[in-house]
Amino acid sequence: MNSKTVYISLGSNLGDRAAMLQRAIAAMNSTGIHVVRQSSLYITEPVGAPGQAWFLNAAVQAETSLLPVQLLHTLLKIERQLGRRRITSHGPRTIDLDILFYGSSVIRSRELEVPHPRLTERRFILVPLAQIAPEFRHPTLHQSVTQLLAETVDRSEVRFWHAAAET
Ligand code: PH2
Ligand code: MG
Ligand code: MG
Repeated sequence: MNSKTVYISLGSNLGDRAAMLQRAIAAMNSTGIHVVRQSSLYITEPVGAPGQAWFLNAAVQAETSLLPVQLLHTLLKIERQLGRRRITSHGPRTIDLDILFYGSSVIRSRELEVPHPRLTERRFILVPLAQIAPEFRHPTLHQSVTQLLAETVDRSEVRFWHAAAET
């Protein structure tokens, strides 16, 4: 009822990264964030966090009737349940769940900024997002995700991740 289409970025660079992403998706599905599309998993070079482990990143499309701040609080709660401790603001994390788009809403509050303010500078967000929502248009930049990816200045590495390659 009155549900919105939202896009969420998932990232992990600590612990069993693939399991963390899967557990986060399961937790979203049981808390009113109904995941309808899921990207592949990507192994990504850390951006703005030198010396850290590489991340696994993914993006999902979900339907939710939660309001933006309710959605934010639900995601933060899932992060805590999955063992995230915020010691330093850019430290390694078991799980990071960021709201990328909330329908075509534009929210600029102290607590929450949507669209995600740094998504145009992050291939680890744009590559998974382009896989599931290539035509989605950024509500203020008026460009599709495919166009944003083609024009980003970020050159960091983002590759498909295969579980077998890491055992
Ligand atoms: N998240 C950050 C900072 N840097 N780099 C990669 N590759 N993936 C991330 O999810 C990531 C990052 C802050 O949230
Ligand atoms: Mg983040
Ligand atoms: Mg975050």
